[in-house]
Amino acid sequence: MIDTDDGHLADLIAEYEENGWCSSPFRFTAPAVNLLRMSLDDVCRRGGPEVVHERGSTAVRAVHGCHEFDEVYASLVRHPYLLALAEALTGTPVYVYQFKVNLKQAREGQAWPWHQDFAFWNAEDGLPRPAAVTLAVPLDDVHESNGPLVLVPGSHRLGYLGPGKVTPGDKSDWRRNFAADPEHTMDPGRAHELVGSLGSTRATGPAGAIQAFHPNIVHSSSDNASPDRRALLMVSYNSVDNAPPNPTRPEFLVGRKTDQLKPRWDDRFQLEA
Ligand SMILES: O=C(O)CCC(=O)C(=O)O
Repeated sequence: MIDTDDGHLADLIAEYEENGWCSSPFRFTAPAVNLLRMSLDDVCRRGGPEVVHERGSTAVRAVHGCHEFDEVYASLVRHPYLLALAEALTGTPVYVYQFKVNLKQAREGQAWPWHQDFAFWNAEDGLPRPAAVTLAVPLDDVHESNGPLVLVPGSHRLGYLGPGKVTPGDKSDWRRNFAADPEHTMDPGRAHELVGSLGSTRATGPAGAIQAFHPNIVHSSSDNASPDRRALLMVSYNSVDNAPPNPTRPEFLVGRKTDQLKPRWDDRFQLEA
């Protein structure tokens, strides 16, 4: 078990507040990552509306809401360390608002344009505030060439950056928002200006790493032209007092169980430094 009273969470909170993202000094062990990968294979084989394909291809782009039907993922979202980290970064009790794995298949995985997650969540679901955090666990090693997330550190402090004004209820077909040309994206020129002034960071790292992203951080990722898949598991935890009042997107995109999630230890999910 990881000691969460050793001060490292305070360091992560400071880094997250400054940059809008942080990377934990701990990661899941290789057997834990293998288990998560096996579940990903099962979910992709199972199919269903939760599975989204790349445009014009049979390659799976993303799977959603799997923590509701896959016992491995159900256990992962309750991991005591993930919950402690999400609660430390939001400062409140949390529940699972959204769960997904973006697969970025080798040579086929398509880009994600510049955006802020809160722009989607506010428009599509009426999420009141950016009082949430996304914890990401790469299921493959992420390197410069397989489409890592590119982040603009500090951009989360600028609030919503447009274009236009996002209005809660400004909904679109949810499928569109999981293809490579979603609604609610940022003007690329504005994003490049921000990169010029604030810089950018690539979230590379080994499979099993644990990274946290603020809902307002500006980010994108490129096509994956490399021979290596880049599957990224993401759990978006939301504060229990920030649940959208009347969500209409399917439950596999917007969690309806908004009570505080209770931690549950599972021996299969060991961490290492
Ligand atoms: O998987 C990626 O590369 C980008 C994911 C992303 O930005 C998102 O799902 O909001």
